[in-house]
Order: sequence, then C-alpha cells, then structure tokens
Amino acid sequence: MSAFKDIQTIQYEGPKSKNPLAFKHYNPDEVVEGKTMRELMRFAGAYWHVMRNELADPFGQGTADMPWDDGKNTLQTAVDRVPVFFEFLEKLSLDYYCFHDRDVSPEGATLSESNKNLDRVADELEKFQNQTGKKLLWGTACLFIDPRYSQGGATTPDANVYAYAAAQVKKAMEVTHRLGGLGYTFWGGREGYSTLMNTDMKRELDHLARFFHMAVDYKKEIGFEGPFYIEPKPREPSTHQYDSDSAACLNFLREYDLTEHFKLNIETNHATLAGHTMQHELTVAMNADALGSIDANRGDELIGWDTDQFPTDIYQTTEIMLCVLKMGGFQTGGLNFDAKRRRESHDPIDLFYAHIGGMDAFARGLKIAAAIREDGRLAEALQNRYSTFDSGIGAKVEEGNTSFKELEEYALNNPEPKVASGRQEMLENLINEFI
Ligand code: XLS
Ligand code: NI
Ligand code: NI
Repeated sequence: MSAFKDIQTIQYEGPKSKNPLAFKHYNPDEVVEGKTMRELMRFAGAYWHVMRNELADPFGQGTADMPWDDGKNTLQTAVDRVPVFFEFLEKLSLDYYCFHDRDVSPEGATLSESNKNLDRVADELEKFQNQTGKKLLWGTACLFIDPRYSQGGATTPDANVYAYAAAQVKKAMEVTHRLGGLGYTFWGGREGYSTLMNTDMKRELDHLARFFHMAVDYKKEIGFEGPFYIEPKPREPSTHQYDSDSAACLNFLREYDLTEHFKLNIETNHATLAGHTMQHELTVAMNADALGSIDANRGDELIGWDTDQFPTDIYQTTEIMLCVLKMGGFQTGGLNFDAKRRRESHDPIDLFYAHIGGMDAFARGLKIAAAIREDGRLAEALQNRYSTFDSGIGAKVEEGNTSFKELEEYALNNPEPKVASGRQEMLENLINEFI
C-alpha cells in the first residue's frame, strides 16, 4: 500500500523544467568539487515534521491532512507510520532521517512501557533502513513536550524529573546506537528559565554539565562512536535558554571540560532568533572545529518566533554552502530539514513541494558557492585584506615574537597608518555576479 500513490519518485529534470514535482538543481550524482551532491548535502527528513506535525499554531488547531494516520497515537499507529515515512524518504531521495523518541513511538502508562514501545518501533525502523539503505543522521530524546519537563529536563529543580530525563536519554541513546545513528543531538528545549527570581543558574548549569558527562560515560559504555551535538537556540520556549548561541555553547563546553565530546548542530532560524546571521553562527563553530551538523530552515523577518520555514533564500544557502565547502563537507552531520509547511499548506503533496524547494535551494547554493570558490576573487580579497600580517611587523605579531615596547617603537618611527578600504560593496557585487 502506498501513502503517496499519485506521486512518483522525484527526478532531476534540470533548470528549464516547469514540473513542480521535479528537481531543477538537486542532481544527486552530479560532482561538485570532487564529491557528489548527495555526499556534500547529506539531506535528512525530520520525522517530527513530516509524520507528526499537524500544523497547529498558538491560535488554532492542526490543519494537516494525514490520511495515513488514524489519529489514535497507539503503538499500532506508530508502527504503521514507519513505512509511510520511508516511502516519503525514497520518493524524495532523502538519504538520511532524524527523530525524537516520542515522535516515533507513544509514551506508555509507565516509563518501562514507553521503552517497550520504542523498542517495537525501532524494530520497524531497522527493517525499513535495511530495505531502503536510508540512514539515521541523529536521534534525540524529547524532553520538552510532557508537563513533567515544564521546568527543565537536565536543569529541572526536581531531582526526580532529572532522573527521569536521564533514563529517557539513556534509552534514546541505546536506540540511536542500535539503528547505526551517526550522531546524537541535545536540544535544550526547556533548559533555561523564565525568571531568575526562582532560578539558581549556577546549580542548574552544574547539573546540566553532570548530565552531559554521564551521557559521555554511557556513550563509551555502549560503544557509541558518533559525536554528541548541542543545538543552540536563545529562547522559545524558555525566556532564556542556556545554549543560547554557538559562542555560549562553546563556552559552556569549555568551562565544563566537555569540548572533545560535542559538536554543534546549528539551525538557521535559531541563529536569527539569537540576533546573528547563520554565517556568523557557522563561522564561530568552525573556528572551534565544532561544526557538526545543520538544521536547515529559515525564519521570517516579520515574525519573532521559530517559524521553521523551508529554506528558499538562495543568498542564505550560498553562504551556508560556502561554509560547508570550506570545511571540506560534513563528516558525520548533514542538512536536516527541521522545517514545517505553513498552516495553509495542508495537503500531503505540499510536503513534497516544500522539500523539493529546500533541496533545490541548497543545490543552487552549492553550485554558486563552488563557482565563487573556483573564481577565487573573494578568497583573494580576504587574503589581501590581512597581507600586512604576512611579513614584517605583522608576521612578528602572528608568530608571537613581539611586544608592546617593540610595537610602540614601530609606531613612533613609521608614518601615520592608512588603512585600506574594506570594499564591502564591491564584494557584494561579486557575490551577485554568481547568484
Ligand atoms: C526546536 C528544535 C528541535 C531540535 C530537535 O526548535 O529545532 O526541533 O532540532 O529537538
Ligand atoms: Ni532543530
Ligand atoms: Ni527550531
């Protein structure tokens, strides 16, 4: 039985195609900078958005038409969703997927029942992974929907909740490992606070660090070799979230001696909420050798929340792919569509348009980024801008071979410096030559 029987596998038809159900730019086997697009993009479908998002908003109920779902949220429903999801991945040539424990399987009356449910659905996921060759990019635990987590999971004031959260993460790690997951993500949805009046920030952060250290210990115990990812986000649902941006995450990891075990999973809309560009967040992470994976979406300039829209802005995908190419491609991560349709786009076919658009926007971004790199003028301009540090006094600074005394002597004995133009507009024009 097919859930999307009117939709054929999406083919690459090239930029001239007018077929809305075809890729115009994503051509999985096309080689860019020595790698296939498929290897460079590592696109993933997000189980929670594709299979579970009913498209509700704070003012109204869900609108999504989900003919494959009986709406009962039983274990059987959960098992029945799996083939639908894999059909979706196949028809879109999405090679990877990501999930939360509670998107794929329902909570039971007790924790052990929930664990059993998860095991049963994992059997099914494993079966379909084997049949289709699809891979798990990362798994995670949902520590934010259930009311028990309303005041945090790993930063809750209640030790009983903390233990429950640990148990849930332990199980989610086991299942991720069993399914050959390439990484494991921590997004601290409720790890933050509403007011400092009732919050001992230091204690909460200490607890969070302990939580992560125990996760590292457990990862070693079960032999899970993939990285842990932390996903920064400044707010929503909390007023302030501890993992607010790349820099805050890196500082936390360093402070608590966790850097070697974690990389970052950076989401475009979260960068926007943090008041940064995506390029900034990616660059901060790359500088620390900590860019692990990307949650691909975008925000809306007019709405101040995590709208999780599908990425369509070519300028932005170009900036992202410039970073990914600079890094030499992803090692364990990829581009996960943590994105949902607008509430008005309720038909199953809209899921296809949305992903086709996102994949094409990234494929174009990739081709443009590769062309910019091949052209070389942008890199050359950057290199030249710092050329005074390549020799003479500048080189001494970079080598750590000078002092304030020597720099003073240099400044006193040389003419007033004349700094060169930054040429921003010229470089923006250069980028637009390629877009
Ligand atoms: C929510 C987050 C979430 C994580 C996974 O804003 O992006 O979807 O990616 O828990
Ligand atoms: Ni995300
Ligand atoms: Ni998000």
